Amino acid sequence: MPDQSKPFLPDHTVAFLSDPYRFIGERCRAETCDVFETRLLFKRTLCLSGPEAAALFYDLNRFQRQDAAPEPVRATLFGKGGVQGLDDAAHRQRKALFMRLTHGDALQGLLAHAADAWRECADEWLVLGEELVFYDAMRTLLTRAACRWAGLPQAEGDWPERTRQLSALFDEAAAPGLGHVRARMARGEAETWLADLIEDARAGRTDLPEDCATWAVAWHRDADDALMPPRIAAVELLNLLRPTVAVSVYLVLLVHALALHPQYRAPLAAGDSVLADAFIQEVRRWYPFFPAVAARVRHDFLWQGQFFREGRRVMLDLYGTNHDPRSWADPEAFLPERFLSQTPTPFNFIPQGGAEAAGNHRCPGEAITVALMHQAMQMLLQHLEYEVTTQNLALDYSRLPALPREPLCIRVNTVRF
Ligand code: MYR
Repeated sequence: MPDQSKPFLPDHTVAFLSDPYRFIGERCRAETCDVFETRLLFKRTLCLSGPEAAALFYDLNRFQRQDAAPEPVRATLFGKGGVQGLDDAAHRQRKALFMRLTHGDALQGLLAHAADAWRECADEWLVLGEELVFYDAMRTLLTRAACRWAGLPQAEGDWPERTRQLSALFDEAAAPGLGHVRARMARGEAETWLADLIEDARAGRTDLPEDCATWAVAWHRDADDALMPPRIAAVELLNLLRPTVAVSVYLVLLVHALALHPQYRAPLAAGDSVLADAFIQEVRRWYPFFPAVAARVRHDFLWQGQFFREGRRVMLDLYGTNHDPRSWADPEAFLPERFLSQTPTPFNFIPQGGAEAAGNHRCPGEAITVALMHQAMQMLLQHLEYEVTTQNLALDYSRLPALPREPLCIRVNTVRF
């Protein structure tokens, strides 16, 4: 098979990190292609964008996930040995655990804890009477909800420390210098905390409730029928806690969208649930959240004239695919109504990955994300009166995760429960 890879390829890590959400999509559009080869973190990488490329990327016969994510991502955001790096039967069995813990009763349980945390926090905000940095407030709120839901008794009363630890895993993973070091340290601390707890649970040294997530992770059996080593179980528990706290990013973006598009507030406050759904999906389509996901080529093949060599890293552009004009009319406009007339496909609307979750690598936490966004919208528009006090709402697209350049602050004037 012809390998037309260029013998010399310059490294584009700096260009990628200076605009991580638009790097792939802009080059694909400029060159009218769905794939190009570059070098990122010193490794040859095939970058893919668009719905056809997404359908290719989720073909499990062509790509695998083992060792696909770059080491700095595994050492901070994902952890090592977790579900993101598994393939085939091992992946399906581990994924089943995540599907159980992110849907049905487990999801309802998390929402109930989040509702309690909203009530507690809203009272505290009112007493405080000060401007709130909304991102900080949401990370604290979701840390409380996630830790209580997981049945983590030690977290109670230790919210600033647990919030810092869980937030560092996603908020500082891509930070330069010391920030990235803090993310690595936070991962080490958090894994030690939870691996000890898993060992205690297995040895009967805790009084964890048997229906909590920590219990389910502790006693989950892999495809080989073995319990996970405690450190891997801790990685998986963090794969439930961390993304739940990371929904705080979407909650900031939700408030941002409500501030920039105030015409939707009245119908949403009146409880128009169809519009609420469309608004939330448009927030997830329009705003940057997770820039790209990685895989590795299983066997040599050609696609759209590009040679995919076995073992090569491939990155699929999530943000650019959600803004692809072949799928979305006027993609840069924020138009919730588009979701009233257009049904997205598993490959053109991929804010948290494409394909489907149970048998493929789409994020299993999408239902949690959407449900927590609905709940936040209801809390903000029906139970609180607040004003956004930040003047400059410009987004910083060079930050990972992207957020407003100036912290988005609100003042809560009234709370009604
Ligand atoms: C999750 O916790 O899985 C979701 C986090 C979403 C936002 C995080 C985006 C940051 C990507 C970090 C890349 C790290 C590069 C070294």
